Amino acid sequence: MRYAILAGGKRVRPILCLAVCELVGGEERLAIPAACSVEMIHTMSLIKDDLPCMDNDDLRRGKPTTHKVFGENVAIHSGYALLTLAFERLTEADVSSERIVRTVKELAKAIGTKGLVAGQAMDLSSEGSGQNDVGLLEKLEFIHVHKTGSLLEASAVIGGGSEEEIEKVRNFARCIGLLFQVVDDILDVTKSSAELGKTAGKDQIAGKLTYPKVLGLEKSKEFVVRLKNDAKEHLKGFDSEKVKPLIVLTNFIANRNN
Ligand code: GRG
Repeated sequence: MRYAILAGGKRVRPILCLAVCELVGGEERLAIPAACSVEMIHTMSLIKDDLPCMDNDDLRRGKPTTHKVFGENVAIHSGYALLTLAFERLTEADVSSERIVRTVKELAKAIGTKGLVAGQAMDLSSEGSGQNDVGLLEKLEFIHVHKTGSLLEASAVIGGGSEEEIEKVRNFARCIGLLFQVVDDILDVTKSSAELGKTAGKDQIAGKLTYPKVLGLEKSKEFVVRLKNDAKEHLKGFDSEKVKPLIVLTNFIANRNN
């Protein structure tokens, strides 16, 4: 568990959670455990994603994957243990039970059949889809909105806020969730393994659906610009100073190199 979570990583999800908490004046007593929980959940999903029965990856965060170092059984157990620890930590937060239950529900929804699991299942079953198959773009969006967007969205909305603020933040997070994955797909074809800390071009080779494959590289890059602008639109109405960390995060996601 320590090997996987302390291997590095950009910490985008916990940063998003804390930045939203600061923006809306949420409860730090919940935001800190929630930020740690989303990173544990994210790391669990990376461990599982790398397994031989899924993407069969040798490298993650620039290091050998958990199953390569410790074996598949330890990798599977550490994933489940991180997942359960994430919820255990949340229940210990010094806030009202109502807030905790709401946060637990949001995260559970983001992981299961309405989130990560749905995206991953569709992703694996779409391997080998032909470029001319109908509904490819819709399928691709489904995969990314669930596989990547759902946890980013949950990370943002558990930061707190009024119903109206949560709605705006949710729309913002939906845009950066998709943005994140379109950029990921572009990096997969434009960067080397050393630059990415993982196997470059693997999704292409595995016959997975990716934005460059469906839209082409240039149109994918145009989509990045559109999503970045849409994301920032949803932040209008918030305090212009307090919103700056989220703008910086959006630019980072759009311009990142790994
Ligand atoms: C077992 C309940 C259960 C769920 C897991 C395996 C799975 C279901 C889902 C896969 C989810 C997955 C790996 C999505 C990819 C998301 C993504 C873009 C990962 C890379 O995120 P970064 O770039 O990674 O933020 P770092 O290393 O920087 O944290």
